[in-house]
Amino acid sequence: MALEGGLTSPSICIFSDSSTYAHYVFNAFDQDHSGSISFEEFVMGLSLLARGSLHEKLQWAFNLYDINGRLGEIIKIHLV
Ligand SMILES: [Ca+2]
Repeated sequence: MALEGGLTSPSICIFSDSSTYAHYVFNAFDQDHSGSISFEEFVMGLSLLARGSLHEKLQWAFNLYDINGRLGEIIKIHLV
């Protein structure tokens, strides 16, 4: 569904549900999928985002939406 201004509904949905986005960010930091973010995971995540290479930052951003066990792909349902 196209919205005014040319944006499509998936691009809006990415930012409209902050709890879903927070869940994705949490999982990106929780590298061992333990259900909690250790101090080491937190520091490593922040360090990568602040001082990582472009490739590392892009990989982190990709992993943000590569849910369901890190399949190595992003499917449409992950973005809506
Ligand atoms: Ca963890």
